[in-house]
Amino acid sequence: MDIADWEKRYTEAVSNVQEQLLNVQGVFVAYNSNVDAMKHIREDEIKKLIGILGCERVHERIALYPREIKDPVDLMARLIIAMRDGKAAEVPTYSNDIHEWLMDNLVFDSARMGGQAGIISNLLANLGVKNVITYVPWLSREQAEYFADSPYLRHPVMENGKLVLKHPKEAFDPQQKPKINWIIEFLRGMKFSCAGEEYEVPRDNRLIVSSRPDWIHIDMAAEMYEHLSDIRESIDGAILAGYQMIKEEYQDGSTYKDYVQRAVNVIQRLKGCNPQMRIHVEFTSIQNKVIRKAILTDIVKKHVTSLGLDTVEVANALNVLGYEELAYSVINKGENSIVSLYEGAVRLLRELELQRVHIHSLGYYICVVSKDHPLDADAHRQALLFSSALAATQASLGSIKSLDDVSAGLAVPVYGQGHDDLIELERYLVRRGVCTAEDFEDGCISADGHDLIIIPSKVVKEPVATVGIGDAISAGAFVALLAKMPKMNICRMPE
Ligand code: 8BR
Ligand code: GLC
Repeated sequence: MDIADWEKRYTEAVSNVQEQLLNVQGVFVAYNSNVDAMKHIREDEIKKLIGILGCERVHERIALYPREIKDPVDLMARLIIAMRDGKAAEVPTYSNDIHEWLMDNLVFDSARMGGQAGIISNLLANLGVKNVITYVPWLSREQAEYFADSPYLRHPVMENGKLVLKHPKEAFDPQQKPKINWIIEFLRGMKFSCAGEEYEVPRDNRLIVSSRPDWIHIDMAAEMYEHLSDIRESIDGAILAGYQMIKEEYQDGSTYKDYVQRAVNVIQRLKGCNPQMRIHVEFTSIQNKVIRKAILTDIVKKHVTSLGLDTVEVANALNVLGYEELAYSVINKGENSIVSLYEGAVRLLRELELQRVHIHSLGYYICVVSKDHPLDADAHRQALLFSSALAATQASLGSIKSLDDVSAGLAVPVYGQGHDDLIELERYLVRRGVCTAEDFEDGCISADGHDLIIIPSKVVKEPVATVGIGDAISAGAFVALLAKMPKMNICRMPE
């Protein structure tokens, strides 16, 4: 299909999904909301920070690839790595010192809603999805201010032994402190040098410095957990994120295994007797490989139906699942990387017993769907097209305030390079007899054991910011599918 035909498909898909969104009864979204301190860094600021810390120290630390930020040199090393590769990364820090150092030496431009669950909750409420039940284990007064003023958005609270839903601004814990992450955004083409090496940033992206104070627990009070079944009938699905905050060990002697078990219990409680309940997990950059593996094999596998990830996250997931070569090939930027991405998606679908794996990359999205998914490939393609229009809206406007804003994204042209990048995958699949060139061009392929849906995406030339676009893509596609799902509540048996 040429780009003009894709543009037509985009218009049809967006208009269909816009009409159908009201079919969604409700969505539960947990766990991570935080405040994002946004900083668009400039070349002169990079030079200044390297100057303060010393080139040689930073250079040596780059080689050590710190997986935790313990001091400003770790921070600069990870920032330079992210800028060198043009890749997004999220690195934890466990003390407040880095925040203070950044406040003294950099200062942020603006603060906004952060955290996958926070971003997704606001997005869904702003799109007009009824009944968005957001849950943050650490809901502070300051955090509550960042939630959209929407009657559709509510947070569970326990009152006199009953679960009631209130807007986050009426549900916060006044004793709770806010969690503040730093988002350092950088632009393609930025140049700097360090210890004799010259760097030029290949792609707009960002480094996230994720604060992890001791009071961060991916958890739910026992009383609320007991009453979770009260909301089950008012939701069609759940979007869960933030598991990256689980730690291997806690001061009270508990371990990640306890938190993984609790996370699984919440999913089971949400599903209850309704196996049709859709559960999407939005993956992210997880530095700790033990936690990364546990999330995939113990939370996602068997319990979750849908997984969303970017290309680096696909490589990271494959890596801990024992597919090191495939992981390497996904990120090595060679011509075959799109083929490896597809093969990786199939491995994830099978190994983690999922119904859907949605990979978003700059220029195209790849989605593999199991044959037992209740919706056909055309519905999945529409969901992807809608999500790409949302991404382009988010990239152009910085945030999405209403469903009508999507017209801004729809006006962004399909990315020619992304369309061209798909040719390698087409050749591979045609050569192997998986599909014909015509099937591929259409974006819906029936392969052995799964369906494959591919679209070229819309890419904004000068995005306002890149953080949160992945969340908009995954949540947008997931909710579009919920809107298309046949409604049946297995829990209500006929009289
Ligand atoms: P993560 O937040 O999960 O890394 O996802 C970011 C996604 O944002 C990428 O996969 C890409 O599809 C999308 N994106 C980026 Br980065 N820049 C964009 C742009 N300028 N226009 C549209 N989408 C973009
Ligand atoms: C992660 C980060 C958060 C950011 C979000 C964007 O959840 O912790 O700071 O807003 O990703 O996707």
